[in-house]
Amino acid sequence: MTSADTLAKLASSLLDGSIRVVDCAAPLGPDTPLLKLPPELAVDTPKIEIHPISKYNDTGPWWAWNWLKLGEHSGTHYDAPHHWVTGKDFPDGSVDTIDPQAFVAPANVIDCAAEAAADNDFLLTADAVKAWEAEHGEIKAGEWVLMRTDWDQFNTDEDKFLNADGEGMPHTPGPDQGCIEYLMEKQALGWGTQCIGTDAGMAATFPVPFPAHNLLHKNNRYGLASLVNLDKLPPKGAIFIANPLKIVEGTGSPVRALALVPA
Ligand code: 23J
Ligand code: MN
Repeated sequence: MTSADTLAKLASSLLDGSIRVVDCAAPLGPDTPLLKLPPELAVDTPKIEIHPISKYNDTGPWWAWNWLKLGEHSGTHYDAPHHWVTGKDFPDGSVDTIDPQAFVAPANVIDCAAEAAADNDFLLTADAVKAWEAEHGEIKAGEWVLMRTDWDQFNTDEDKFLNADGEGMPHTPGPDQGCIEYLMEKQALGWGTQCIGTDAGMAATFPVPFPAHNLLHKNNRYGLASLVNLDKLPPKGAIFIANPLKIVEGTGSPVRALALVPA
């Protein structure tokens, strides 16, 4: 089969519904949960604002349009290498310079929903990833690795989504350092989660703080956060489309992440 044949098959499969498009993005608006960092660490990203310019009225009789106030790292979003100091020098490390070939790639979906429900601080390890590979097949270079936790069920409630304790420490699942080290050895394209960020809630306290951010971006690789509907994806076989806005020197961007899956 030539690549033209492959695309023709994809075209007919999209039209006849045998390949479905799963929406992996959460609604983006004033109620979108946003990261809260410890006050001594930094300034937070601002709440999202949507301001009408006109709505078929005296400021625009025939048209409606809005302007937005929006942090790059808001809602379902993409982390570029320039987001972290370890990735700051890559010439192709901002959203406007990344090769678009990387915006469409196969996805491995590792189901950690039961573990995350039993322990909100659950950490995925390299050994657990290897066990997953033994069952489902190897993770290949250039593929996304997505951690399914079903945390998207909390995406409409910021308190539940962040799950902070009395001291403000968030308790959400994520990868440990060894997990990301292993994925970088495998030359994975990047790492995505259903929580507010690519790192676990307690990752500020890890020996290497924020290992997902630190190591992904040190390796010129990418992150995805606040993904939804990963429970609708197979462990292997989905094609993931995650293309950030072409923000000049942008460190990240909201994305309408989509997955192509067999019906
Ligand atoms: C800034 C500092 C720490 C973190 C983050 C941003 C994110 O999670 C993000 O949106 O990339 S953990
Ligand atoms: Mn981010």
